[in-house]
Amino acid sequence: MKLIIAVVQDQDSHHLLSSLTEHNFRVTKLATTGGFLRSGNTTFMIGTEDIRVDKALELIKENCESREQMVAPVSPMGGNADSYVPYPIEVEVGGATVFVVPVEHFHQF
Ligand code: 2BA
Repeated sequence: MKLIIAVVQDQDSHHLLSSLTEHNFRVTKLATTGGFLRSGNTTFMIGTEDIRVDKALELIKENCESREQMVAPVSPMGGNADSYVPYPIEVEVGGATVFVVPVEHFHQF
């Protein structure tokens, strides 16, 4: 068994959730925050049999697109000057950042 952890953009989360559940994947959806942009994103936890991992990855690819996003300058006042960016920059976010990890035990009590 594997646990797929997929960080996706909020805009893609509705379609991805529908698609995964239509294909009988069991999914937990978490509201998360990206460390760099400090804006909301969505993380899916999908526990599935090894044989179904490729299908889940295919659905994630189909439903998540990459987008350009502007990062506004963040004042270093009261914060860490190391992360100060003095001018807006454009970053490409997503489609999805995916980790596939082995599950040692799976229990439902
Ligand atoms: P954020 O950390 O908010 O990052 C958003 C986007 O900003 C990233 O898109 C990347 O294009 C850019 N970025 C991140 N850190 C950067 C840096 N130090 N310098 C310049 N640009 C930087 P993605 O790579 O597609 O990541 C989207 C979201 O996926 C991330 O949101 C984070 O929540 C998650 N993520 C990405 N890589 C991760 C990792 N190795 N571990 C945990 N979460 C990760």
